[in-house]
Amino acid sequence: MTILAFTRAVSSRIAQCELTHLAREPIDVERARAQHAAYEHLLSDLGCSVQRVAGAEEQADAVFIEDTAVVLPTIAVMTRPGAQSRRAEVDAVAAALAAYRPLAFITAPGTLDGGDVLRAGRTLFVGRSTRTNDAGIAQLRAFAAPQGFTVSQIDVGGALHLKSAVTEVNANTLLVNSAWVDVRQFREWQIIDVDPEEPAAANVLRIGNALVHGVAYPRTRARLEAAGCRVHAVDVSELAKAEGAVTCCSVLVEL
Ligand code: CIR
Repeated sequence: MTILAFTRAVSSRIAQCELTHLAREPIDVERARAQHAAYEHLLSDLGCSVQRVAGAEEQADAVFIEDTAVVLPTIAVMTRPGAQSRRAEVDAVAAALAAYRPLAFITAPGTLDGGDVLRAGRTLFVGRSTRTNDAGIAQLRAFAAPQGFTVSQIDVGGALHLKSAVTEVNANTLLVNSAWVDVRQFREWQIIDVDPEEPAAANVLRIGNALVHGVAYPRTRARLEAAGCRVHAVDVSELAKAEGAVTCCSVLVEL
């Protein structure tokens, strides 16, 4: 199977990004770009074909491409991001994805960020957050149900997106910050909890049997490795100042 990984460049305006939980601090754009390039190289080394979607310079948060699309095996659902400032990001990503999937669109009054959608088997867990509302979830359900997916709503507190709090490690296992999300909702999955000293460590990007994880979380990485996971650590510290993590920086399309 070929995996396309769509990415977007780091805008020189990234320091003007949306922020919800973090205080604004200076972001070194060149350092952010170098970290992002290393992330793209790692995805490439892991077998992905990396394609940058152009035209993101004016859009401060465009590097966090995950929020613009939910790609399923037979359709791509283009989101309507919860932050007004991010809505213009969708058009260029839609144009790129149209070559690979029929497109569906979340429309007003619905809002949905891709960071709130966790695909685990045939379930889509969808976070109800400051970015994703009931109408957005209902629209996603209407698009996904005919494709054989069950949409399960999860309330998110303390984190920006659902995938800040829980991501997929393998077909049977989730990595969770149980302080931010109620693990009883994931009855069918084994749970690995983040180390309590690393609350932001629940975001891993799964590519086949490999996991991409922030280098800032060695204690949680040790838990993953103890469970037999192959973990590739990347430094995304500058992107983290913009509340981004590893899943946010790509949209994966299986061919
Ligand atoms: C935002 O607040 O929208 C961006 N500064 C960060 C988005 C991170 N995206 C993600 O976790 N999927």
